[in-house]
Amino acid sequence: MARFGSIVVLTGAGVSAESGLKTFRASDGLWEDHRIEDVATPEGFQRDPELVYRFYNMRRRQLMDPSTQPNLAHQALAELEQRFDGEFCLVTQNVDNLHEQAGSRSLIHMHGELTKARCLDSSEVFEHLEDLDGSTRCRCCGELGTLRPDIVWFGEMPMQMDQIYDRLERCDLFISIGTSGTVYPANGFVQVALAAGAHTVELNLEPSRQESAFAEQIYGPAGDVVPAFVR
Ligand code: BJW
Repeated sequence: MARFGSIVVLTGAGVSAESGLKTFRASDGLWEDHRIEDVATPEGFQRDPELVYRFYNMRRRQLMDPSTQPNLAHQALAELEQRFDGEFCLVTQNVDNLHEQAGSRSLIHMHGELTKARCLDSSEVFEHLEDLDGSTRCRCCGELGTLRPDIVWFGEMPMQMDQIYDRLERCDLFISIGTSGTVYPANGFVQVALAAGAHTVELNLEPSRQESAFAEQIYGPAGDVVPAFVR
């Protein structure tokens, strides 16, 4: 890694699979019992907020369960950040907090965070570790039913995009880990890194949709291939 000056790492659901959190598009995927448009769109939330609250409460409880812990891939990335001398940025599409639990600090949650809630009136964001529903009173306005999960749903703008593109445009190593490459705009990051002249690497269980864009591909479980690649 010493030959690189600026690294951007993109992670997806595959990096947390070995921690027991389901990926989205696997056959046993998270969406199995729910239609995406019911639980992960602003329209779904308007139609049936209680269903969406229940869905995210279930996932928040799973994340808070003591058995859900960072795995070897999360740990290897945190160690890489600590020992790397140059610029380092970890962009995750995941809404869990396993990267920060492992010790990652230069971290962007582009699709939001399960442990936060946002006021629909003021847009203020709060840490929220408990269940959320229509009878939760908002801390900023004191109203009932104004809080939503602080998650980026389909059709909404992902977070901190200016900062992400800024880092991509000057990186010389781009590593994509555990993502199927199906969701825009994260699936286009490899092209931005390539245009910046970066070396591009895919670490995944299987070839993603963007596979051919990467200069180097290594396939296997993240808990094996990530530590082996970054150490
Ligand atoms: C392992 C492993 C192991 C397994 N080790 N690997 C047509 C109609 C409507 C909209 C669109 C459209 N075409 C495009 C759009 C835009 C849309 C989009 O991309 N849709 C596609 C589905 C078609 N995108 C958006 O709407 C985004 N916003 C947007 O575009 O705004 C406009 C804009 C943006 C920027 C600039 C200007 C304008 C918002 C996207 C929001 C995504 N939200 C979700 C759900 C919310 C979060 C949550 O509840 O958790 O985010 S969707 C879901 O997919 C989640 C994920 O973060 C995201 C990516 O999934 P990921 O991480 O890739 O997971 P999987 O399951 O797909 O893949 C896992 C991979 O791991 C697999 O490859 C496995 O093999 C591998 N794996 N085990 C290593 N052990």
